[in-house]
Amino acid sequence: MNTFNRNDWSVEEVQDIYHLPLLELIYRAATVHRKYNDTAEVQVCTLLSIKTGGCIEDCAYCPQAARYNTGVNIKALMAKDEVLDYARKAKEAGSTRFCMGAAWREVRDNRDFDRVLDMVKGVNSLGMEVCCTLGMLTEQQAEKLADAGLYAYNHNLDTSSEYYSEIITTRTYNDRLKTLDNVRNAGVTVCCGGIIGLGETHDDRIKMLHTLSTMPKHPESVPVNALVRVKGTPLENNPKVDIWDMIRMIATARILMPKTMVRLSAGRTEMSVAEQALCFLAGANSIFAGDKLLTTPNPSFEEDNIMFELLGLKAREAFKDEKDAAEINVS
Ligand code: SAM
Ligand code: DTB
Ligand code: SF4
Repeated sequence: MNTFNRNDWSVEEVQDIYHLPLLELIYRAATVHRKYNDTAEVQVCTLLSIKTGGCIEDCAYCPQAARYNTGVNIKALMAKDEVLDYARKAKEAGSTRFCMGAAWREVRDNRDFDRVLDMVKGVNSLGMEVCCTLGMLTEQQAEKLADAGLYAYNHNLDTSSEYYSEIITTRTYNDRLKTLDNVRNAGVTVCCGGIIGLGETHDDRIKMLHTLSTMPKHPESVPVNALVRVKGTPLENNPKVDIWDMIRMIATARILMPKTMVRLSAGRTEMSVAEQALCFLAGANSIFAGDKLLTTPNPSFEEDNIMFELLGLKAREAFKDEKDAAEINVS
């Protein structure tokens, strides 16, 4: 097994890393990051909600669940051309990955899915890495997405298997794992992470990181989201996520999965540039850019450009792994 894809971590080992004294943890994570990645490079992804709100699931954090009164406007599936306009603008602003999100429990084999397949083809032809997050998928649906040129599929575990039913009752952890298998088997890269601030314990976070880092192959991206507390959701009054907890999660993920893109995801509007700098030092090398996540605010491209300039960071080019692999094969 490659040292960068070690997947026999024990829960105790993950625990020991997670609970290291903070500066020691950051130092070790920064060392791993330096060894395996170009630390100046950050992947810049843009999100677009292509179908918004009205979701039948009961995820306690989510502003798009129909059962909570969050003021999110329900919007049917967007037209392909409108989506491609957004993708072009994101590309012009420096984004290399475009992620389309739908407030669906699962994909159905209908005209909406055919339209999403067309969107995937269109974004792919712009030279961007295309990602989707559409809920549960069957094997056949994952294959259709792969054939359309899908590069990554986002499907988060969100928390530990033990805490899952406190947050979501309308599906199971195993449902999530099954979709992730289908994605992997279709040859699409896996984007899978979680949220902190749901009321989980440190052990729940450790167990989630353990599940992710002991998959047969590490997910290519692991988004670490800080809960965005949305009024009307059951978690609206949860305490704000402690930045040190975010850093601990990112650093542990970096040590466990050295080559994975660890994404500093939701929650950046509540973080200072200095706090985000610590996250990059601790191994984060991907962000969502653009002034909106799916339904909630995010720093603007301009703010992030200023931060990148200040910290000496640059946007990672699209399909870099494939280009590097092709160069190795030629030489
Ligand atoms: N419906 C699909 C699903 O659940 O897989 C795709 C869209 S869903 C909004 C994608 C992810 O966004 C969720 O798995 C969750 O991790 C994240 N998310 C949703 N609401 C959030 C919030 N308020 N704060 C942080 N992350 C959130
Ligand atoms: C992920 O891990 N975080 C993104 C993306 N994957 C789909 C979503 C964050 C959503 C935050 C709440 C909202 O904007 O609706
Ligand atoms: Fe629906 Fe996804 Fe939100 Fe859950 S996280 S309510 S499945 S949109």
